[in-house]
Amino acid sequence: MWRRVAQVSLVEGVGKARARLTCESDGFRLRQQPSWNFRRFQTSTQQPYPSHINMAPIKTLKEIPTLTSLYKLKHLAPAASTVSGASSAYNDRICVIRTDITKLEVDAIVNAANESLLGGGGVDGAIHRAAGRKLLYECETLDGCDTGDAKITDGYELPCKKVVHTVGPVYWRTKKHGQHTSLLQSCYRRSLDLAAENGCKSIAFSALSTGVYGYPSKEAAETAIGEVKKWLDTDNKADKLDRIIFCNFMEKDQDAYYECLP
Ligand code: AR6
Repeated sequence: MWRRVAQVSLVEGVGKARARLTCESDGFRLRQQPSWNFRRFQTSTQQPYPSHINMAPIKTLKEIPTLTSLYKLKHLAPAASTVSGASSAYNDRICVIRTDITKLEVDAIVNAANESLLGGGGVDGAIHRAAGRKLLYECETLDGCDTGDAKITDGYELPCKKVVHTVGPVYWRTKKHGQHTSLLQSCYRRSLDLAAENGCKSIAFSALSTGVYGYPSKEAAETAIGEVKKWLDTDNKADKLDRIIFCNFMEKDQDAYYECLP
């Protein structure tokens, strides 16, 4: 389906700063407290990120290149050999991009949330900050979310219409019971189902569980790609979504996608 791609970095240079900030917030989270409590942030003068990180321009769907267009532009290079079962059937629907997911003007973005759905660090914190207080109010009505499941809200001040909140597995905890893969697969499947049921035609995934939840990037990318392909192959579901975007922030996650796309 998808071929190895050459690296196209859209936020070169900011990844390390974000990584450091993510780790700091994650340390806080591991002590069972949301690191960037939304309300706390609202009343604080402290800026969560250096200002240049928030300066990525909003990207419309037209500006997010599909694998097909990246091949045409020679930004992508076909792999030397294709993996068994690979096909180009979905190259018009699949995108891999490295940018701030809160700047994507798509129908739905997928948040890597925690079971409380009340905000946290990493991409969760970024989404809540960009969406504004009303997102938290709606999340408070949802009664949390189980790991592997997903819930949907409006996007409020975000450029996207909807936010799908899914709770990925904590890698080291779920791996002990052999549940990590099936739970991560479930996050992708439930998010795709919810987006399609709510009339979304485009969806952008953050790299679920690869931050504070500790999932190794390559294993996560393999699971994500495999589950999305399986979903598209099932019962004509491919017609329900025009674009599925893997939105990475860290170079390591982007590299993993490039390595795993056959
Ligand atoms: N845009 C796109 N991706 C981002 C952004 C952004 N603005 N910020 C971070 N990432 P994490 P998890 C990437 O830790 O591992 C939260 O506190 C980041 O580089 O956000 O599923 C929740 O409340 C990484 O690749 O989510 C939970 O408690 C990816 O997003 C917990 O973290 C996911 O990293 C969930 O942990």
